[in-house]
Amino acid sequence: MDHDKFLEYVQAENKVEPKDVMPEDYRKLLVRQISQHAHSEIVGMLPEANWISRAPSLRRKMALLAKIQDEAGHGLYLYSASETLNNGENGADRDSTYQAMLEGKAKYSSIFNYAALSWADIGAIGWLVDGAAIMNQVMLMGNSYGPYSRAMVKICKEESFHQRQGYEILMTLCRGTKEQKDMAQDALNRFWWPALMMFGPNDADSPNSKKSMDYRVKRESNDDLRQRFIDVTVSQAEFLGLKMPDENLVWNEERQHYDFGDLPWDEFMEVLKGNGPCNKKRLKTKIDAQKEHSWVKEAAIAFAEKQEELVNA
Ligand code: FAQ
Repeated sequence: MDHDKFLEYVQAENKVEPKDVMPEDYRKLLVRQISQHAHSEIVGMLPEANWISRAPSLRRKMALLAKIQDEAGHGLYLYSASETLNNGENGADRDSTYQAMLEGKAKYSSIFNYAALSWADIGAIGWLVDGAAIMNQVMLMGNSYGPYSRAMVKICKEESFHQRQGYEILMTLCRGTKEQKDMAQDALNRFWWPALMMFGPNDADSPNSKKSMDYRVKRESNDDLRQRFIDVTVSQAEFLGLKMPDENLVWNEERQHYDFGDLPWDEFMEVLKGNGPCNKKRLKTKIDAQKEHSWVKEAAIAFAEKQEELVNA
C-alpha cells in the first residue's frame, strides 16, 4: 500500500469503502473514533432515561422517548460502521468494542458523566449537548470513510430535531414562573462548561488531530468547532433571557468571535480518568444490563441457528 498515494486519494475528497486497501493506522484511528462515538450514543441515553417516568406531560414523555430511541439507533449505525473495519484481528467487531468500553479501556463522551438533576436539564441536554454534537457531526459528514460519513448524514437530521425539542423545553420554562426560569438558568450554569469540553482538548493538546486531519477524518479542529458553537449559542441564550455563566464572555470586534474564559481542563482530565460525577454509575448500569439481559442475546442466537437448520434441512 503506497501511503502517499492513499493520502493523495483522501485529500482529493475521495471516499474509502470497507473493502478498499487502507493503511493500518487509518483503520485503527477510525475504529477508535467510531466505536467511541457509538459508546457515547449508547451511554448518552442514560441521563435522559432518568426523566422518562417524570416528564411533565404525555407529549413531553413521547418526545423524550422518541429522542432516546433515536440515540440507540445512532449507536447501532455506528457499531455497524465500526464493524466494517474488522479485519478479524483488530477487535473492531461489536462484542470486542463494547467490551472495551465496559472495561473502561475505551472512552465515551465526557458529557455523559454528568447527572440530569432537573427537568430543565433535559432541555439543556437537547439544546447544548445535541447542539455541540451537531456542530461536530456536520463536520464529520465530510469525513473520508464512506460508511461513517453516510451514517453522519442521517444522524445529523435526527440530532437537529433533538436540539429543537431541548430548546423548546427551555423556552417554555423561561416563559413560566420564576422558579421555572431559575431551574433553566441552573441547568445552563451546570451544562455550559461540560458542553464546551465535548469538543475535546485545545488543539495544542490534541494528540490525534494532525493524523485525523491529514486522513480527512476530522475536517476542522477542536478549537474552531468550539468557537463556532459559542458564537452561535450566545444569542440563543439571550433569546431565552438566560445569562451565560462566563464573566469573560465578550464579543471581540477584531476577531469577529466571542472571547471566553478558561475551560476547567483539570475537571475534564478527571472525568477522562473515570473520576467524574457519574462515571462509575454509568459503567455499572451498563455492566448490570449486559448481565441481566444476556438471555435475550442467547435466545436470538439460538433462534437464528434453528432457522438456519430448518433452511438447510
Ligand atoms: N470526552 O486528540 P483528541 C452525542 C479524548 S455524540 C471523552 O482531540 P480526537 C449525541 C479522545 O478520545 C458525542 N474523551 O481526540 C448524543 C482522545 O483519547 P484516545 C460524541 C474525549 O479523537 C446527544 C483524547 O481525549 N461525539 O453527544 C473527549 O482527535 C445527547 C485526546 O483528544 C463523538 O464522539 C470528550 N469530550 O478528537 C447522545 C464525535 N474529547 O482515544 C445522547 C466523534 C477528547 O486517544 C444524548 N468524535 N477525548 O484515548 C470526534 O469527533 C473526536 O473523537 C473528538 C476528539 C472531537 C471527540
